[in-house]
Amino acid sequence: MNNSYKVILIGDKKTGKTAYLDNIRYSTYNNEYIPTMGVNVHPISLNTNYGEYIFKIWDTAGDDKYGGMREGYYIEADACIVFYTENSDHVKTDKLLKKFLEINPDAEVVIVWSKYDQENERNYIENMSYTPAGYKYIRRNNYGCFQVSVLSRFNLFEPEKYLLRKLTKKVDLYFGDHIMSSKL
Ligand SMILES: Nc1nc2c(ncn2[C@@H]2O[C@H](COP(=O)(O)OP(=O)(O)OP(=O)(O)O)[C@@H](O)[C@H]2O)c(=O)[nH]1
Ligand SMILES: [Mg+2]
Repeated sequence: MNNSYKVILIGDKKTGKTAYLDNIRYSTYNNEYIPTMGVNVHPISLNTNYGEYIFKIWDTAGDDKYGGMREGYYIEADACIVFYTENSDHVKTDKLLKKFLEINPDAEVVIVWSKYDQENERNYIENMSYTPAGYKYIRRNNYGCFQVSVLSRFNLFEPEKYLLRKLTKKVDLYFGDHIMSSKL
């Protein structure tokens, strides 16, 4: 059984990709912004009712200055989590996703609107959701889509669960206790 998947975090700078991964791994939250240089790779363990799965998470740099090999990191990925915030560069992020899908046409995609603890972020999505066009826009082609907060841990594991259900084709997969292990 293949129980290991390569998952890329994509998004503009300061959208919370590294904060998200750190919180999953260590339950920590750091207010300070330290830009990612190139990429950092960390495996995480997901404990489910179907046993253990591993996501090898590739946390890429959003800042073009530190992009490193960029598309080189996307090769042979199984899935990506695409991070947006109200003020991030959506056009640029859409282009990154397009590039990702050119390289991995069959990969699974999930959209994250991060920093849900902030009122402006919540209002932004709520206003967008009023119109069908706005709704389509925030969901980007009907991919899975979640509002997430690292700070309050709101919906933290929903993107993982969504992706894992798609990748394993097990619609009733759920997480047990001790979802993550940072032992890896
Ligand atoms: N309020 C709030 N702030 C957050 C949240 N997640 C991240 N941040 C803050 O957003 C800033 C950027 O977070 P990072 O995780 O470093 O952003 P990044 O997407 O990895 O940035 P790059 O590595 O440059 O691509 C930091 O100051 C974090 O503390 C959140 O859920 N809520
Ligand atoms: Mg980062």
